[in-house]
Amino acid sequence: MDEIRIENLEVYGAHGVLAGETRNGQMFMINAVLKTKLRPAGLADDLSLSTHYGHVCQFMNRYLREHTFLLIEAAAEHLAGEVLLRFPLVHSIVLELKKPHAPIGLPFSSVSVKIERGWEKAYLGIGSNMGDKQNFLDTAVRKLKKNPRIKDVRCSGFISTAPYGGVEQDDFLNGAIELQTLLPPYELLEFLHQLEGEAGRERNVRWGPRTLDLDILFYGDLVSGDSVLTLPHPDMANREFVLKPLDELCPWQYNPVNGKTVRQMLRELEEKPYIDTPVKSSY
Ligand code: A4P
Ligand code: MG
Repeated sequence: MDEIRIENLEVYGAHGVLAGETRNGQMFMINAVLKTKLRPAGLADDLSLSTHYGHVCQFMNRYLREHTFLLIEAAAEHLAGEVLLRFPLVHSIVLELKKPHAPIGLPFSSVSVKIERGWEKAYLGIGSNMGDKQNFLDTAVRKLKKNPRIKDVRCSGFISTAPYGGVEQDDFLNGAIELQTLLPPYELLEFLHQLEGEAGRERNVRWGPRTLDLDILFYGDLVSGDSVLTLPHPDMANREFVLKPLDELCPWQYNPVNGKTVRQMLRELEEKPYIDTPVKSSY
């Protein structure tokens, strides 16, 4: 992706662990790489199609003056997040915050932290088979849209599906959701668990009835074998109730673990003879 680069921007702030640092403040320096698409502005020669680097510099200066952090880690973390929220064309930022006058008591030129943060595309599976199913799904989608660290939410149609997994229970209403998020994978999962909790979800029977189930199907192209968060969702290739709505949103999405697209997995599943129990255990 193209870049706007800001080098050695001098700002003033009162960040530090020592009392003198928060009382008197000191100079900090910022290096920032804003990853964004520059071709539209480049072709049209139009600033409104790009991100005004002057505004970004003024914003970072103001933000670090108006807020106080003990750690440069915290200052950088919050600043990066705020830049991403305020400047919508910036897809990600590499931010280095330097503290050339840190109280180290030895000669040095600078100490710094450098982080990279950005928007990531994720796909979710959503389902309910208790109570007012449609309302549980609609409410969850509304709450996802309300989270400032989630944007561009796109939802498939909801379909009624027979229960999968061998537990006798009511039919499900299922769908899939596409979104962009600033939340790292485990924080996104935590937020989904919060929404499930708010819907009164109780975890009694594995694969049993639930008011709301939210699974992460894909998080960018991340592959994870961790049982707390397995990515891509390990059982998707066996689940029509996942693949059908997903196919509506992203038929060409590639599963790096089995090397198949969503459309391919769906077609192969549709051609398989009907099997009532899961072929592969989940997680
Ligand atoms: N976990 C690991 N990876 C993920 C991931 N990618 N997304 C962990 C979400 N969670 C993930 O899930 C158990 C644990 O899996 C979580 O604590 C998380 O850390 P859970 O939601 O607490 O329990 P569960 O839902 O009963 O088990 P599981 O294995 O997640 O079940 P699924 O896969 O959600 O399937 N039939 C139809 N027709 N439609 C359905 O929606 N859903 C299920 C549940 C069964 N049959 C269904 C449907
Ligand atoms: Mg689940």
